Amino acid sequence: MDKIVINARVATETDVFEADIGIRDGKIAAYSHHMPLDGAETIDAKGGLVVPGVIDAHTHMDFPFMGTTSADDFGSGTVAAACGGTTAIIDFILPKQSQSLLEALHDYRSRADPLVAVDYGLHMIFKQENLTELESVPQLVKEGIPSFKLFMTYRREGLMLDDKSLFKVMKKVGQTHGLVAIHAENNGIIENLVETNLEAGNFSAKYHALSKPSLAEAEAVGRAAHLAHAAGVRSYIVHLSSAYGAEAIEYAQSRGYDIFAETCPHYLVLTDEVYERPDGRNFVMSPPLRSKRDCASLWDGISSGSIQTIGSDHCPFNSQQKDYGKGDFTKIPNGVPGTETILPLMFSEGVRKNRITIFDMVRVTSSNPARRFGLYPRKGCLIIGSDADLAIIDTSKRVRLTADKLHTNIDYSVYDHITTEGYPVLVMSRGRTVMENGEFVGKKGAGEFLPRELEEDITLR
Ligand code: DUC
Ligand code: ZN
Ligand code: ZN
Repeated sequence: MDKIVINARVATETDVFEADIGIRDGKIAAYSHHMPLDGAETIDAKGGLVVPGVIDAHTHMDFPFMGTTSADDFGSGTVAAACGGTTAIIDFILPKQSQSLLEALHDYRSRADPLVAVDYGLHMIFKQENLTELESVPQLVKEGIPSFKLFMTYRREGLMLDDKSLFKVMKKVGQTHGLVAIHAENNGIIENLVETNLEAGNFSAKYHALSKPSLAEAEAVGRAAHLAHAAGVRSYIVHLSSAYGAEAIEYAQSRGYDIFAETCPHYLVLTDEVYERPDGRNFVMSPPLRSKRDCASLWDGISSGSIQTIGSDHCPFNSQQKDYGKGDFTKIPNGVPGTETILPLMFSEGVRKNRITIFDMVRVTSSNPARRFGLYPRKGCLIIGSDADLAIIDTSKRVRLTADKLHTNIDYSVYDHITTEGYPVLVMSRGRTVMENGEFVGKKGAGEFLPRELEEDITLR
């Protein structure tokens, strides 16, 4: 063995057990009690909980959006990821105007490869203007990009596809056994409410939320589900935020549609009351935050299995960027950080507070995203032969999530009122220690691109 993690309690989707973990060539090589050390480097987990690293299938590093660019590049963003126990991300390629999809892929690879601190994959955003490039879909799938993001809103930002175009892309992706990831919000409702609010002189951050009601999400989730089913493609609703949205997912699932849903930690632990705060603009993301009742229904969805994954939608903007929208909520760049705080929040607010079990947590933060996006069992579990991507959680370590503790490249924290009970103290990426006691000790550029291939039939738990 190269390394042995001793005194570990290992949590999987189904089990918690005590063992020493042997690691060779960056992979899990053996489990046993009292493994002979034979000169291997030992890491003492001190009774901490060892979990598979988080797979965050929803990040936006270096993302050009709403007139600016998200504050983390692939370097700072993946350092933040590593420091919170996220050992793989899947980011979204946004092709520039008049750039082909394949050019955009190579552009992203050339920017990300030298900087990434953990392994990464890519999804492709498919916009209306790329509709002439449907023939590139099989080539992208061959190059390891089998998942395509489609927006049902953000018309003015040039991201939205109309229904006919959605259906066209869905059919093409379905023919290649790919997957569509959908941002589901009804654009008509939103544009009308935005106009009405601006006309009435309602410019503050809370009107962002009031212009994007949960029924706009529910309507679009239902429409996306039917369109995808009719097109014969499996679908994945990103950042589900509301009880109404969850009902729409459950309805589609009850009809046997191949549809899965992701929610984000911010929809589980924050509510729309924050929009009344002087720094309310820092919490502007889409969809917006909702009520306590919505949070509860999303936790229930994780427990019942109707919500299968957690992604962060990591898209941070610093205060100065958020200030672009001081006098007009439509100009606030949408997005919050999140990849670093998935594991601490899901453990502390979820497992510790008995909202979900440790098995639920491992399933939705790691195993299910790996399955859905073609990374399992290389990642998403700690079986013999899997990459040694893991986090050791000190289950009683208390950390207040203030900006100085976090590694994302912004000057505030949206969680600075939360103290977690339990925090990762050591994180490994393919057997290399990348975080120890809150410090990044890995190397930018050491992460690898993960070409992905989806199985024809996936059953999530
Ligand atoms: N929502 C956000 O809040 N930011 C990035 C894109 C998105 O859909
Ligand atoms: Zn989105
Ligand atoms: Zn997003």
